[in-house]
Amino acid sequence: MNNKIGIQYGYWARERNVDFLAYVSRAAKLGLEVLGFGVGTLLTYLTVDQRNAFKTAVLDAGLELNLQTGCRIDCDITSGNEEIRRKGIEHLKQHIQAAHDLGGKVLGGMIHSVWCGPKPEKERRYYLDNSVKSMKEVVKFAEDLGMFLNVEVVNRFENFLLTTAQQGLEYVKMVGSPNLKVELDTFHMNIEEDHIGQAILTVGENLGSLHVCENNRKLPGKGHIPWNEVADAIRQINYRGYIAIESFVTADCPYGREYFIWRDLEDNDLDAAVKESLKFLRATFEV
Ligand SMILES: [Mn+2]
Repeated sequence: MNNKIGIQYGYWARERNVDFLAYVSRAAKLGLEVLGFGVGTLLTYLTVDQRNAFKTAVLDAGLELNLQTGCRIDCDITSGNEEIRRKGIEHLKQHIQAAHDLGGKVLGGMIHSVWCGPKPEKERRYYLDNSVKSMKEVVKFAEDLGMFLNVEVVNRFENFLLTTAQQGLEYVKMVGSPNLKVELDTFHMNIEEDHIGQAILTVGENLGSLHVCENNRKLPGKGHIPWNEVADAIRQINYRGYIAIESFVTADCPYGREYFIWRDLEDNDLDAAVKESLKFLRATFEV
């Protein structure tokens, strides 16, 4: 296997705005190869000069960036309101450009609709068609920059449009671009799929990104996700993308509230716990 293992900075962060450079050296020191951030966060809290310094620090540390973004209610590519839909397309193009400028190669997350948005008023198909029509335009912009997009499939409590691997695959096929793939996440698959390994096999060569964490958002190795089944499946499909830890473990802070963390999920030193989880992942995935 030949996958790079990373982590989303929210594992450590108590709020969105942090000393971003400190996380770069911290991740590299622990032996991680990829670091995840929201593009919007970096655009909001860093100046252009600071973003350039951040990009240099990431390169110098030998890390790669795994960037995420999403639509918002006021810029939503599933909307039947043409003004809002157009704003969504421009928002995504801006974030693709920013991800590219930061040195990232991939942009994933809720790029197909709104994370934790309001419940839909119409049938799913209506929003799906709007989203696919918009994504066809968005992905052309990504193709021209050589960027790869990944649509994340999440559980029913966080989104209605893509909740299963099968739906993620259908979406990607409807858009029909080699630069658009599916992002699967063990936390969400644990809720929605009949069989996690089979879900990964269903997506097959269209899997562009894999988020790993336990059923309760703890670090891999501490819960009941069937890791050998996950590893067997990604081996079978010859998956070469990132294995990105997306654990959130700290309650009583703004970041924890955003991700519905209502109790502390890690008793040990956070860095020591990551080291242990990394060891577990390397052994399980043989990377
Ligand atoms: Mn995820």
